[in-house]
Amino acid sequence: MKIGIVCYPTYGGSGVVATELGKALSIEGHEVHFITYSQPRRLDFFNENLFYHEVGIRSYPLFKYPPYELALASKLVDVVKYEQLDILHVHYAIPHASAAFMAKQILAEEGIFIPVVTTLHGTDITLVGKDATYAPVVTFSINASDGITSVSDDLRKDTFSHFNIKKEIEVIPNFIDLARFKKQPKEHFKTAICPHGEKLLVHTSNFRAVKRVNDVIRVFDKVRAEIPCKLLMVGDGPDRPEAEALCRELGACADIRFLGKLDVVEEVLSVADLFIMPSEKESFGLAALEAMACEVPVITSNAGGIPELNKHGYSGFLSDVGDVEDMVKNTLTILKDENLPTFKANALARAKEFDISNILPKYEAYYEQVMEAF
Ligand code: GMT
Repeated sequence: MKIGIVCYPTYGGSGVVATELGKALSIEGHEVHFITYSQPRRLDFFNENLFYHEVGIRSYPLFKYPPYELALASKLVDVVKYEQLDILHVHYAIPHASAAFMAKQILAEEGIFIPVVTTLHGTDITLVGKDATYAPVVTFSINASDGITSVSDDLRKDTFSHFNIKKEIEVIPNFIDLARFKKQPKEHFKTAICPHGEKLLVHTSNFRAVKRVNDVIRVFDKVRAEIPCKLLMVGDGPDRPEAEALCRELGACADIRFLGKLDVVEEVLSVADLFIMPSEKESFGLAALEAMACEVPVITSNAGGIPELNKHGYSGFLSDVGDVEDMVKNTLTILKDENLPTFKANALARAKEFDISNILPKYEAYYEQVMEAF
């Protein structure tokens, strides 16, 4: 197949999923064309089946907001026509699904017909999409897609409850490349961070309100009162200053390090004993899956699609959103020396169920189904 993939190229789960999917499809022999405004971060290897088309944005003094959606639609028309694509797969509804719709209409005028698959990732539905600012266009463009997938059953249900969707939504969960995300021998790093054999907790996110980073700090502060431990905060975003202020207020700065954005998060996860994700909402929780693949058990909230990934008492524990005390109790259970090896093994076993080799055929089969029905 010749597949066009549209995504956000920077940090963020939807771009990661789109890029890793494209890479895997290209290895399977499909021709994959990425169409976006800059080189996707994870598009870091060469393959004769991989192509990248940059969407150039023309600015003009009249434009307070340069119209990216129009530039993307125009680029889609060009790439579909000249590369003779069979299918377009857009990740994150806003504005990719509506840009694809517009491109499809323009191409149809020229007698070129292409099916569009839209993958819903989470905040495009639960936070941004349902806002009245975008809702009519999001509803229309999801319904105008020839195929719709969501990364969890919870997100599928949310989509039906927030929008008047008239088509079926196929659930295809997030996946992990276990060849990349695996426990690596980085013991020197662990010794540097935890010189006295302390347990190491890790959180990674974009530090947005939905991630509840202050809960991470509060849980850690109570855990460190019970056992020697350290915390690494990976990532950056609007709530980082508040989290840093809380560390100072609690007198916990000596035990917590903010590492900022890291490309090699798997190296940090390789030495972690526990991952914490207390999110308010999470359509799937790819960051937790990345941790589990590196043999790290996870403490999570039970929000959104997280229960479809984390199994309570097996790969970690789930608590109600904001229930810091329960998260502390569960963290202490996992970190007990007699429990930790089992939780680590279980985390990996659960992650293996989401190995890309299990999920890639689902996308391929779905593309075939959509193209046949088109
Ligand atoms: O987590 C974020 O805020 C980034 C966001 C994105 O769109 O890049 O992630 C969403 O998509 C990921 C990949 O499908 C999911 O694993 C995340 O759970 C989801 N985030 C939320 O629902 C908050």
